[in-house]
Amino acid sequence: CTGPRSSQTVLPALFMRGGTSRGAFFHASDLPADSDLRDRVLLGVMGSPHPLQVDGLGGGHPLTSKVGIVSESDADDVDLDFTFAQLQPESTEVQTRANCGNMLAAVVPFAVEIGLITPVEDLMTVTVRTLNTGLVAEITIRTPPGPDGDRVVEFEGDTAIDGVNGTGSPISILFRDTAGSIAPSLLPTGRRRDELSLPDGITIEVTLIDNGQPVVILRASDLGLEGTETPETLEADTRLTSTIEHLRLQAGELMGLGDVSDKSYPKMTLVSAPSSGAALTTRSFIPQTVHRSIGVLAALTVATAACMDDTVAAEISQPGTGSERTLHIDHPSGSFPVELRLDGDTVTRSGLTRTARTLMAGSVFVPRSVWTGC
Ligand code: NQM
Repeated sequence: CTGPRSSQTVLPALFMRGGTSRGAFFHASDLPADSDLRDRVLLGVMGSPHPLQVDGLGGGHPLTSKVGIVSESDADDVDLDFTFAQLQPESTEVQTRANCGNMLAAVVPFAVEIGLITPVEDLMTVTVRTLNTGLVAEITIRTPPGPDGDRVVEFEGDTAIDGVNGTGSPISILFRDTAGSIAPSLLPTGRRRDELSLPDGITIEVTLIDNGQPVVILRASDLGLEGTETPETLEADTRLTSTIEHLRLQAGELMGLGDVSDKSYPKMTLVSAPSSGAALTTRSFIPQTVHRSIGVLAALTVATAACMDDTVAAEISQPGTGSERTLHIDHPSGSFPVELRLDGDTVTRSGLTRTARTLMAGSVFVPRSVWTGC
């Protein structure tokens, strides 16, 4: 064990907000290479399992119980590798299978902050690969000269994203090929609509789709909902949450994801008619709690479905027209603009804007008891 406190291991970390998520960021070399030990360390860092994560950095919600692990990449045409780890307040699961587009927004700022990459111009574009699924993103941040002349990450700016207070400097994320991130393909069943059974045996139509995030798209009305309920109202309805879980387990098998009972995917997204000017209204179960807005890649996946004829999303959405369009995906705290380039109804490129911010830099202390060998 290293560091000044004899009973704890000390790890260098930044605490960051990425989009509407928050978590600890590490350079990969500062964490154990062994994944079991790494996961135990991450549980210790975040204070899981505990509903408030009171003995760690987690914020008592899946959106504030995340970890980013970054390193230089040895892949051709990729600058940085990023592993996203989803922890839960009340379980010992550490999942590294699904992507998180929100935490992805903080990767390049993190890499500049710790000196992993050095900006040379006012705008810096970096290619990042997620080791979760192999997804590649081109991320552009602002890096003006700082007070001593060296370029620094610009965090301040006029860009507001719904679900985060205040404004920040825009971080643009461009994706090219997102189809089938964990599921075998964009439409893993080969169909645009499938049927799932409710607990009483009645079937409902859904769209099973993965354009960066595996998502089950359901009509809110099929579950007796308006689709504009608050997350708190939806979470308090235990009959609804058990129905959603019942449907999710069926969808997991159909999507080729196997038994998803202890997985954070597929996300269950209820859709309903949009507000004026928007494409669609959503409420996303991620999967047991309800997202206070919507995940980045979940929004992209829902927007993709809205543009595809015959999906459950298409019939109630206002997806607009043209080969380049912006769809506003409504969610509980506002709306999420997703830019799509289409060839027919195939998405060939997508773009999103996020903000991020370094909240704290320093050392995180992990009890020695979680660290085998110390
Ligand atoms: O879908 C949470 C979030 C996410 C995931 C979730 C995300 C994405 O942080 O890209 O960002 O849906 O579990 O918003």
